[in-house]
Amino acid sequence: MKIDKESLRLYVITDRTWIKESSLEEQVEEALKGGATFLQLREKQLSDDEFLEQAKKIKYITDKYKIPLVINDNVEIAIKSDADGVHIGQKDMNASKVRTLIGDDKIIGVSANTVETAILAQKQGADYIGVGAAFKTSTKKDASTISLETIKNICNSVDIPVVAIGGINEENALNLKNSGIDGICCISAIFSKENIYEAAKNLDDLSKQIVEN
Ligand code: TZP
Ligand code: MG
Repeated sequence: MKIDKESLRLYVITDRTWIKESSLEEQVEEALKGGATFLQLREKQLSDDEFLEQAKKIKYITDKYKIPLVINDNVEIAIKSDADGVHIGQKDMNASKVRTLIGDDKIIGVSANTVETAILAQKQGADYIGVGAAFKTSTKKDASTISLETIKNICNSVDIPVVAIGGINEENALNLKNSGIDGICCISAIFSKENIYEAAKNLDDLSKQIVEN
């Protein structure tokens, strides 16, 4: 099986907003040491050449820790960097088209915030769904919050694993217990922190409590 749902338990997405003296690679390594189980490289500003270079560097680290790496939005970079897959949103290319380009062995993740779009993504060949925003977030300006009820309904409507995203932090994560999700997905709760290793470790513990039953 190309995706094992346990690998989605603590899903971390990169963000260079908080890079100071350390590099993105160093920050990612801290998150993986702390317990991140899955990584998405998300770049909104880099040129294609820079994105590919960055993807190759991050792939080297995720391989070292045996953690799956997916690339946000960009199928070509995912293929060229030999990442494990790609994550797409509702405004990107649809999953069936991505599947024809990327092949059967790679992971496709799709963002969905309704039951209908989640079911459609599954039909089109998605391997997992990202649902949110679970809580208020300032990381993605156009993300609107969905209810816990909708998150539960999405989990009940698809057979593929579901991760929740958006505003998840150490204070609110446990509210997602018993919602049916297979993992939590975090950006600022990890990368905005002075001690990334510690932040990942705390969220690793919480994620175990959330997905345990
Ligand atoms: N998609 C929905 S919310 C979000 C994305 C990429 C941002 C999540 O960031 P944070 O900092 O964990 O709220
Ligand atoms: Mg996108």
